[in-house]
Amino acid sequence: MIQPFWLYISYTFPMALASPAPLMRVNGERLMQRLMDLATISPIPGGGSSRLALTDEDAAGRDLVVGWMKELGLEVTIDVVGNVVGTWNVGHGSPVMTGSHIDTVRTGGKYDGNLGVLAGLEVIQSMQENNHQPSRPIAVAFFTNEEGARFAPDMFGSLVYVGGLSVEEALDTVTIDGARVADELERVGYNGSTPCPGFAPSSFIELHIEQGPVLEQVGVQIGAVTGVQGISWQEVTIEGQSNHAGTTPMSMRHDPAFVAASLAVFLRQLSQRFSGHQVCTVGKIDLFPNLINVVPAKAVVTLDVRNTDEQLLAQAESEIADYIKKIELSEGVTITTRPLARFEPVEFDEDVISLVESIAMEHGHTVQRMPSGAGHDAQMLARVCPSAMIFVPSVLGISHNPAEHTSTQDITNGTNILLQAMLSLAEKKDN
Ligand code: HGY
Ligand code: MN
Ligand code: MN
Repeated sequence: MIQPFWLYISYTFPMALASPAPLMRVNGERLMQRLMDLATISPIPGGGSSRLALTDEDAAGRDLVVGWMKELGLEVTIDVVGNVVGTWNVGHGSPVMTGSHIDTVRTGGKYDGNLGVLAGLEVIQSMQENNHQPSRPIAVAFFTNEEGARFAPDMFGSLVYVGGLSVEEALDTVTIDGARVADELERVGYNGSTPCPGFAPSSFIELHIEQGPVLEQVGVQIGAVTGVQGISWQEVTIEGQSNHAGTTPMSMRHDPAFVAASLAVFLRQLSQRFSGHQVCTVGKIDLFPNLINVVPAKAVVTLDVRNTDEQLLAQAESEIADYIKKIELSEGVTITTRPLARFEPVEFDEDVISLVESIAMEHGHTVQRMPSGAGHDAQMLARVCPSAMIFVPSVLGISHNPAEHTSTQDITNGTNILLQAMLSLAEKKDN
């Protein structure tokens, strides 16, 4: 029976015009607003924030983000070292997880870590607003003390989360201001009950600012991060003899300040000799009694040494140890060292890296593979599930500095890629 013409048109017309469903997009302005709101917690001159881990400022930031998680209807868990995971319990199977950290260094910017957590919330909100239910639960985490600035090691919470540091050892850790982590967790109300190690996600992907100059210098919009370089942190205590600055002949001095300065020069020269990815930093020097007319009694120095190559990193550590022995003798001081963090280089999952790359290209962005100079929680999650990261450019390569900046457009680009990557990972079946 031939259909009347109008019925034919009414049936086929929409189909003929129906283009594929428009690509789901995030709301970049809303994300920027949340980033600005979080940045107002413990603001510092220059536009950044100072929220050292497990301080009252950190707790205030945590409370704000937990509130946003609850507004989105996420199930919020707090574990025994204060890691917070918000889970949108849809679908089935183990969740796809994203996230990062919201603790900052003392001269923190608006975006380091915060972007990865708030972009995760934006991804969930965009899915909800598009009435899209992924096949897997979606989780957004912020991990305790990623910075490692108030107490070591860095990536502290995610390391415990994946079982790389025992809960007991973590809780007994002492901060640079002499507090015990367990007491600080209780004091700020984030001594949760969820056990560690936590559940292993089906995959983990983290959006982060590059914090370096590479993407901006080469004019590339997205970094498909291949892994994280090796990190070696140690504290060096140099004990000499306090003496009078005016009466003590130079030949009679045992001066820890001189040894500390010599160490900083040695590290700079070592990084120049090794070149390549070798970086060395003396970030903290404490002198005692720290007075103008006293040859110090003691100096405590931190060494941050990193390289993408494990052999070269080990060689750098050995040359530093030899130098310390030599100067201890020549200056007549006593030097003790204490390891604070040691992580070998980490390679991310090839499939997830390629996913980031292909989505970036589908979105018409320039993209390049690159290692991360900074440590990230993703390097710990990589121990338990396929993990990778998305980088967006840092203006002038500046970070750990209140002037840290990334444009709204770059942030929106990166978050749209995070959205599509999580949509894709959520449809992946278990192996
Ligand atoms: O030290 C780092 O690389 C990171 O900022 N925690
Ligand atoms: Mn970070
Ligand atoms: Mn950082």
